[in-house]
Amino acid sequence: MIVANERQAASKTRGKYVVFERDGLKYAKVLRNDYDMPVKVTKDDLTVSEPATAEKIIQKIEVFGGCIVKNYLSAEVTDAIYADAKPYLDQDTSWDGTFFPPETRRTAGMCVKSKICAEKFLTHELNVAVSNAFLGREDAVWSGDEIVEGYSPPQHNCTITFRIGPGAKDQVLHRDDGIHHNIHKHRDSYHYGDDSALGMVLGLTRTTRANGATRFVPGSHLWDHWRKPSKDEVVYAELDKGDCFFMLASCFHGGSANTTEDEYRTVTILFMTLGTLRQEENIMLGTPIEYFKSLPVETLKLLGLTPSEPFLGYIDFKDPLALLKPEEHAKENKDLRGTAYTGILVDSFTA
Ligand SMILES: O=C(O)CCC(=O)C(=O)O
Ligand SMILES: [Fe+2]
Repeated sequence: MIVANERQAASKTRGKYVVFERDGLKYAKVLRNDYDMPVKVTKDDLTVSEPATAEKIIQKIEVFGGCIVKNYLSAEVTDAIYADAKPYLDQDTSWDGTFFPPETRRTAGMCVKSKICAEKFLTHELNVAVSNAFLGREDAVWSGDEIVEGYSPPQHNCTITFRIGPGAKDQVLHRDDGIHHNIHKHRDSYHYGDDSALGMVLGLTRTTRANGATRFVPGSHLWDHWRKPSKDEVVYAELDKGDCFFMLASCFHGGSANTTEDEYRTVTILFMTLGTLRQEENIMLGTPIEYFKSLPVETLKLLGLTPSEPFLGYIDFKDPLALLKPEEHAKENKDLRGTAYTGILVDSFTA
């Protein structure tokens, strides 16, 4: 029976908190959940040795949920990305709400506002490799007499530049995969398939504890949904210009207070998500198609302009690349459905 006013949507959190109002304020009660003590992790623990490889980064992320990569992009590239963001940051005003302090400026849509951001940051080989590891999905399903195997590649979710000005207070600690209703159960070790997004924080300036470096709760990717982080569990992911901090969207994190007199902390944060999910920002609407035609095939695929097999993301039942890059597409010409095998029922694989 459906109770009046109760939403009919499925929920994994219903019944786990109790809401009430007092003096015009809304409260939610949840059970305290402090089943294990924080392990002290340092910035050095999070940093991979140079030269960074996808394997080294993946291994750190499995353990800590995050990983710092030194010298990820050159000063020339980071300066160019900053130059593309600056006019938008300068025009931005204080956020209407409490999620960002009034001193923070933002600009979204960086992969269409800055071609170099799309070509060098989004298309970085380590983004491709690490995102595929955590967010690529490959599954097979019966379709008639065939077993059809489909690969769903990771895709762009959003790319935003954040500049935190002097006087800003801490941003609250939060998990970015709340947007995907990703409800976590406690894990003793990393479980592939749990995550819906992966972030990369690129330092466009030096970021320090004093000027607002992203603070991060190591290991929180393994936490139960209701465990609340405390202040002493955070590590400041301090970066030099051009360094990059990889972080699963299941980790608690936030921008930090800027206690300096005159330093501006600027980062560009790129998020990738599952190829089967809606993208956080809609960069297609309002961007001339010529812009997309001017990008390399690999960048277009990372933007999500390629099918997730089977059948997601077509245009007139064709791969979007057939429209944007007809010649290069003709060389690949893959079926939207995936790879089909004739299915054979057996009683044992060894027979
Ligand atoms: O500015 C930062 O370091 C983090 C920003 C952030 O986490 C967010 O806006 O979701
Ligand atoms: Fe965030």
